Amino acid sequence: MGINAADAFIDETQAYLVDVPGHQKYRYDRDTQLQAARAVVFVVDSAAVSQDIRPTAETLYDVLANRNMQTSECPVLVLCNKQDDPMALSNARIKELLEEEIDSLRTSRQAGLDSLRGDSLGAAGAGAHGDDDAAVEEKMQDFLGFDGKRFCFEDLSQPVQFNESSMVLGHDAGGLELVERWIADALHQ
Ligand SMILES: Nc1nc2c(ncn2[C@@H]2O[C@H](COP(=O)(O)OP(=O)(O)OP(=O)(O)O)[C@@H](O)[C@H]2O)c(=O)[nH]1
Ligand SMILES: [Mg+2]
Repeated sequence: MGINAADAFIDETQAYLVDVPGHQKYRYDRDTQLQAARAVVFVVDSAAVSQDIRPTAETLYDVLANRNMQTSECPVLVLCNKQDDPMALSNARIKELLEEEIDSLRTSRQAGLDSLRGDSLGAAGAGAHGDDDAAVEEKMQDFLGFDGKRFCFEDLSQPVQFNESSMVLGHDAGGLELVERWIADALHQ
């Protein structure tokens, strides 16, 4: 496990590809790479995603809430891989599960924010506040979608597309052609 990076030509478009592992210990590296990302392919194990839904949704949440991702409206392709596995869920089902889980994560992150905001207001009354206010402001920008409305990917400012793939079925049958076209299109935007 580690970060791999390489220059590549995709559909005659020059790209610099960076592969970052999904493990939480790479969270800092992932955030650093996202600062300069023009397009993100988020690969999901379709056979394991239902049991790994919480960490998968947390990682995707962090990707979508990343400051550069939001300000540059960086497109995301959620690639539902291992479709050859009999346990694999469809991309439509994975999208539903992730929307449900991000919705519940958003509620718990919001509750944390409310208590932080309460602390900040208390501190303001006591006269010391600047840093707390900035922290609350920053956290508020982490909110995904619309307050009071169930989370769905279509409400985000950046486009999020879901597709299926299988690396063992080979390049064309496995869906890699589509991934390449998606990357090339994203870099031409
Ligand atoms: N059946 C099946 N196995 C796959 C497929 N793609 C990858 N694998 C296998 O899944 C395992 C993990 O693949 P990796 O490419 O290391 O996964 P990764 O996403 O880089 O994992 P991290 O870097 O740990 O986040 C390997 O044993 C692969 O051979 C697929 O489409 N179908
Ligand atoms: Mg890897």
